[in-house]
Amino acid sequence: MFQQMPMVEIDGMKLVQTRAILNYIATKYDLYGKDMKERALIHVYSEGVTDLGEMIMLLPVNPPDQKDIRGPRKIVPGIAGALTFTSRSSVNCNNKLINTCGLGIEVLSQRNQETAIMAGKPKLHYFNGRGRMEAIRWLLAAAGVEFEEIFIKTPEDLDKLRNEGSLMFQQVPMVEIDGMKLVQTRAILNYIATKYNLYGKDMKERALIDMYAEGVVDLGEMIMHLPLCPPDQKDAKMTQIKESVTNRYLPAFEKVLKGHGQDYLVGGKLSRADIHLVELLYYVEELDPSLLANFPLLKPLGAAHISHLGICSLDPGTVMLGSPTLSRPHCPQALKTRVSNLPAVKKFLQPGSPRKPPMDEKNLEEAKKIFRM
Ligand SMILES: N[C@@H](CCC(=O)N[C@@H](CS)C(=O)NCC(=O)O)C(=O)O
Repeated sequence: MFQQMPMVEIDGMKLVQTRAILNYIATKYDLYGKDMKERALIHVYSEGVTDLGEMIMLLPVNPPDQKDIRGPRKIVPGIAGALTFTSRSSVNCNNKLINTCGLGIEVLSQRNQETAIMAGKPKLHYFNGRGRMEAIRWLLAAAGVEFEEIFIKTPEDLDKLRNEGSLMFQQVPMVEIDGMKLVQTRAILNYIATKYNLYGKDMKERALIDMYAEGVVDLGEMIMHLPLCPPDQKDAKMTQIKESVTNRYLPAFEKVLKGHGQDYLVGGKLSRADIHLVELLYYVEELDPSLLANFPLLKPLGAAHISHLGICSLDPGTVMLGSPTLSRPHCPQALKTRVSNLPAVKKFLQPGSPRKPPMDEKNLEEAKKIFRM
């Protein structure tokens, strides 16, 4: 689907995206816990393993000057965190490793009992910026769930969370929900999507949703890391992103919608895949609105195109002056419009909502300070 491997043919599907494949196999062969809370914990642990595993896998391809793991500050925050975790455990503090791992086990046994006490609004711990938390804000908002935000403002705030044992891998995002302190973005998103019925009706739909969500993450991470790119590499990075947007990711999603002709990506029903994709479309549009021009099922054509082509689909924000006729026999609405018009999402898109603006210099500096980069 995204012109990448691995691809696994299984049960009549051609699955891509490693995590989608693994989730499907784990579900099918009963290796994914007995309920959604166990599943969340299994997910937290396996994401921690993946973070470290990817660093090890990428070591042979890292440039020689980045091979020394004791120089983590040059690297993106997530990697730095996992390095801190490994070096602590392997260099001087085996107990720490046991304690850190023990935390997860403790979460598993004790937290269930705390569910009733702590039930209430989910609490989101992160800095006051988009980063990895924004997809979680979007998903909760689209599910119509109110949440509370506790902003990390200083390195000491982060240390406090770490020292009290709230961050299994010493990293945020962390979300307090249903008596658990969940870390690992994907584990958090999966839990919320399962809880609020945004994750398909069976394991096959879920596999597709995972596959699409992972495609969104791949492109989203490229965009998210752009502000961290050294100035002399920014143009090249931007070119690479635009190329991926127009030739790899958006055509794949447009093809899915065109292929089945339904309103949403999977099963004709709103799922987390639609919400993640629409969030991404807003970011792509911020980079360069023209990037969406050739994908009418994702984003409607603007007024100029409409009067030119006589096509009927409209962006909610488009002001039509001297508008052409809008009554065509079949008038497919773009996904961005459809999702943006859902009342809960509409509210989230209004000024004053918890949605965060694009990262600016000030924001970036604040994040660098907090994560001691
Ligand atoms: N795989 C993790 C990565 C989390 C991550 O990289 N978090 C960053 C902030 S966005 C962090 O806490 N960095 C501090 C550190 O790594 O020490 C996830 O998706 O949650």
